[in-house]
Amino acid sequence: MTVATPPKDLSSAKALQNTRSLESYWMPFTANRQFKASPRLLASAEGMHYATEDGRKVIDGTAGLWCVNAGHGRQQITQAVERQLSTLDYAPSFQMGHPIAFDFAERLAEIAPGEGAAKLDRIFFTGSGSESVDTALKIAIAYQRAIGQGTRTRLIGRERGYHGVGFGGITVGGLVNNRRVFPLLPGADHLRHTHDLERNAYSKGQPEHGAELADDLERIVALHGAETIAAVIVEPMAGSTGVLVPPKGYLQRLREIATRHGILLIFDEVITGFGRLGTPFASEFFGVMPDLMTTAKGITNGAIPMGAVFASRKVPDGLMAGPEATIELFHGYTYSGHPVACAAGIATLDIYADEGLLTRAATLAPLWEEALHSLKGAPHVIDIRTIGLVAGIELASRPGAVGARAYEAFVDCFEKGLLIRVTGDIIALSPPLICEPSHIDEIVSLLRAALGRLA
Ligand code: PXG
Ligand code: PLP
Repeated sequence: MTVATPPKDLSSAKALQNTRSLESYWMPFTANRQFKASPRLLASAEGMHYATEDGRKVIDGTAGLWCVNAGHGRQQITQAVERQLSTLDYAPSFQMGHPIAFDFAERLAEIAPGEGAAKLDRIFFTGSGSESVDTALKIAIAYQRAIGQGTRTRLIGRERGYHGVGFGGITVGGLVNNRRVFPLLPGADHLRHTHDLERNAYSKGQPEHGAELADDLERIVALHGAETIAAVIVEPMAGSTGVLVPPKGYLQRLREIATRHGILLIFDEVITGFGRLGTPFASEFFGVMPDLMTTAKGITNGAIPMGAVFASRKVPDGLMAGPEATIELFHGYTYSGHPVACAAGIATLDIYADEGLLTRAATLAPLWEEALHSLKGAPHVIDIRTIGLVAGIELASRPGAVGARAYEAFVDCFEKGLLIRVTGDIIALSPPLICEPSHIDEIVSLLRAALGRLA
């Protein structure tokens, strides 16, 4: 007989948690003192569920942080990682190569969005979403210079955008708390965000109103001159700032204006990439192709850190105009194309293909939409928006305490066995794409109960 898991002696597990020191680990994006006074630790995970140290099951309503698309504990990924670690643990990628990075890039190119020369099938590896964003912004500026457009150095983002935490990413990002303390890259500007509760509350899929907000790019061009602008970056659907779905026609209009003015369009698909909306990439869902696409998270099912920038061929081709011995892009990371991450990535793509996960959200979306919108009328709810396997539930803020209500819902849900994400007073849900209808019911009923308890 084999014992797969250690026996769950609840009292000793509890004791372990109580005696462990939490002092040294400086946690990211966390109120460290508050957390350590009342910690929430996840000790293991399998399928749709986490387990806490004391053996309590918590259903994963957020695919970790939007990354565990194929669910937890996938043995195929574990085995691929083990095999790769014992074959080639690490190899340099500057002026050197190793086979699996090329193999993984080919696999990604196969599923890359776009057709013909516009296909985004040139892959630059990074270690995270933030690195992908800073990489894409640098590629855009370098490309413009290489094609004789060296005055184009300005980067345009959007209010309420999240593009990670590098200096480039916070410059184009639109979250004041992430920006206000830090100096930013010069010359950047922002489109207005598209969130419009008055006109679009309780939208299912893309909201009706707001395509004209894309004309902000025209305004910015008129203000700064197109010849100063390298690229505009947006999340096709803004995830981490509260699930802001683009209005019908908005992305088409943005594409059209960017093209007219020689501005590269970058879609940040760190969240939307790898099936979140029911197509492999959001560009396919919305029918709009960018010039560059940033990805991370679902690229390895969250198992090993990795990111990738997908570029249409014109971008590297433009950069490779010099003599053959010239390095066309002075950029790269120690861990670009890390062999273990590539192994995890290939195994992840195999699972996505075998289980149809890159389009599964499209099958689940009608059920998901109906289940989530049934929360309309629950206490404090002022909007519900759904797209693919994503939902945003916006709560009325308490006067003078923005975010307090959603945070309490988050803590309460966790204690009752549901992991959600909150930003301000918006609850975001994005379960693993392996989710079954019964899981959707469980998530919604736990959330409904939590909303009912909320002051
Ligand atoms: N771009 C987008 C669109 C993202 O959502 C990043 C870049 C940065 O990726 P890294 O791997 O550097 O974190 C992200 C990350 C949340 C949440 O609560 C969202 C993210 C990260 C952590 C929390 O919604 N998105
Ligand atoms: N800092 C120092 C001193 C380094 O030598 C390097 C890489 O060689 C870096 C930072 C960048 O690290 P990474 O390539 O992992 O982003």
